[in-house]
Amino acid sequence: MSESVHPVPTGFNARIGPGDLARLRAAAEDDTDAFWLDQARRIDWTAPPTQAGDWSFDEQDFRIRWFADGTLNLSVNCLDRHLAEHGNRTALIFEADEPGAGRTVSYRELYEETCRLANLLKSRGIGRGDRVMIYMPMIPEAAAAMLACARIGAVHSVVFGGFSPDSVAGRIEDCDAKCMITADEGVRGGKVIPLKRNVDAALDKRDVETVIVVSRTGASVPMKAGRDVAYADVRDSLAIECEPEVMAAEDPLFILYTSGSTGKPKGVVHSTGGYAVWAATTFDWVFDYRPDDIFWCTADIGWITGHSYVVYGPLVNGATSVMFDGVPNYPDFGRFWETVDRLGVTIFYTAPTAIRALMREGDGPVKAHKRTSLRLLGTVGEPINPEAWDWYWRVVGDQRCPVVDTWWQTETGGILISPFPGATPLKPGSATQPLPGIRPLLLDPDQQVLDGPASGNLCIAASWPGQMRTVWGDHDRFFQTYFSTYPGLYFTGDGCRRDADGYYWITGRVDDVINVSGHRIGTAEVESALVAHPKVAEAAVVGFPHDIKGQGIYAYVTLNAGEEGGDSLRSDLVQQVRKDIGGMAAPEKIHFTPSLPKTRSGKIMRRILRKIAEGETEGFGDTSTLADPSVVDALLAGRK
Ligand code: 6R9
Repeated sequence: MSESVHPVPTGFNARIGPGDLARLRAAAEDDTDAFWLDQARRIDWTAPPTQAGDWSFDEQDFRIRWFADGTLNLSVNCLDRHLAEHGNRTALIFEADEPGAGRTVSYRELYEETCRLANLLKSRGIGRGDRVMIYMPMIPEAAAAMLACARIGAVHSVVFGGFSPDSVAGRIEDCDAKCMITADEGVRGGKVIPLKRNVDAALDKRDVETVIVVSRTGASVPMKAGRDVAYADVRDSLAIECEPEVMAAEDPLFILYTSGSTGKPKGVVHSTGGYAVWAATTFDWVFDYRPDDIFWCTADIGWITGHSYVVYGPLVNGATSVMFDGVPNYPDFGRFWETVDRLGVTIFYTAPTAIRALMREGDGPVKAHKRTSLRLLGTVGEPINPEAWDWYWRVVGDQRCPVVDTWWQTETGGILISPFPGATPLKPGSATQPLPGIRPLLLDPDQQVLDGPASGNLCIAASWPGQMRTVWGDHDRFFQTYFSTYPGLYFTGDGCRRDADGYYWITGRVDDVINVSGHRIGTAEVESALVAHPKVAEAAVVGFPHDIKGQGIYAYVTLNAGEEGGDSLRSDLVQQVRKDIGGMAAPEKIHFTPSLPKTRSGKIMRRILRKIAEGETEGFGDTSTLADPSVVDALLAGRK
């Protein structure tokens, strides 16, 4: 085999070594329920569960429940239970856009801020089961807002600050939110983001009863009497204690919208108990957490990675978590490493797209900083190419820090396939092996399970505590999307290869989801934004390989009769997508074409569009079912 294998670095003194990992795997096999109940002991329950998983992926008695007779409050697990012994320990290090302009927040301070916000929510009539949207920068109040919802039993739904007002309105409508928590403005890469203005534009379409506005820049923003509350005006009058609601394990904790292959984004619903156990367990296992670690996950809380590994996983474990409100290239390309040195970061977790963007700038900005505090590196969000892995390992980690390539999804709540840094030999580009208790399977399109080394579609055969429970408001869509393709199995939407050592190599999405810089973009969403333009008749969107972003968006557009495509229409269309979805969904390439390759039954042959977008000029396979095979030549002639 030509691929390199990296043993656990000799200096890496892991808590969980190969023997421990083998014992964990054996325990998960031997008595699965006892194993999961054991992991559940990481959580302080008001009533400890006596049952582990109660689930079936079969259509007749489809159900997913974990620890169902347990009760708990997750904010208590993240805050209260740490106070007696380490109330003064730093919970969050807020690292602002401007280097050094942040501050630290102790567990006690975060507890008090959470209680204040919880009391404010309650005073506005928000309680158990109500939905609260959060549209905020990466400031400590954003974590407190999530925890405040958890404290009173409200269901939070965080929307990434990069989404447009139209997207925000769509989500408010879908989950029927009562309240919005936002900030006056955000600041990223030196640029101001008008958060409250975006919220107002969204609320023009779909209003809520209460808007809480946290001050970030102090800008004066319009406030609507009766609806909007300036947090700074009421903060000091709010009590710093708030009785936590006792929640059932299966009560929803949050909704997080994510793109799929069809239709509008889905509201992925996570439970309280199972999610808490999974975030806590995976954080501990994969990041080899120790009490003196400074953990930095660079993800935004608008994504699942921010939920599980900026907020819940670290805080349940009593860790110190960095909340980064900046970007990797501001004020310069050394930002990550300058910050690592200044804060003494020991564990660093980021996305391959960021690594590739930094790698392009050469070793200089990395070498300009010491990075001696680092002991472990991680990646998430998309496949990492071996060159980028090697650079991360060699240049950033000085061949001293294991690199954990962690595969998971919004739907999985936490990591499912990943090395244990102290136990798993690494292969650059492979997420290595499933965590204990996780049962991946590879299947071919004919429903056959593939054994040994093979390539196929990645499914998971058994539930795990962090699995999503439903699609908000559409349980049938949940079943159809994930459990109908391969009956009895959870289908991930990813393709995957397993090698002779049983290592998993994720090859990317096999459905109509494009992964742009680790952001999931549904082709159907971009297409519907494009056809909303009055000049557009039809659109088909595919991904193409992109050096930095992993994938870029390539849009084929046919115009209404008499319309002319050109650069000004191109920028109008990009604008349209920005408005409907957000900047990250903007097509990189727009290819005007008189027609799209369709079968006689009218289905667009995306396979061909993908090949052309990839720059291929031949090898389109069987095109005999095309209604008009000459379309292919026309497309090739008009390629961008
Ligand atoms: C956590 C997160 C999920 C999709 C997933 C897959 C891709 C994530 C990966 C990876 C290869 C990894 N993905 N981690 N592909 N190697 N280590 O990213 O959730 O935003 O829902 O995306 O991302 O395609 O299906 P989400």
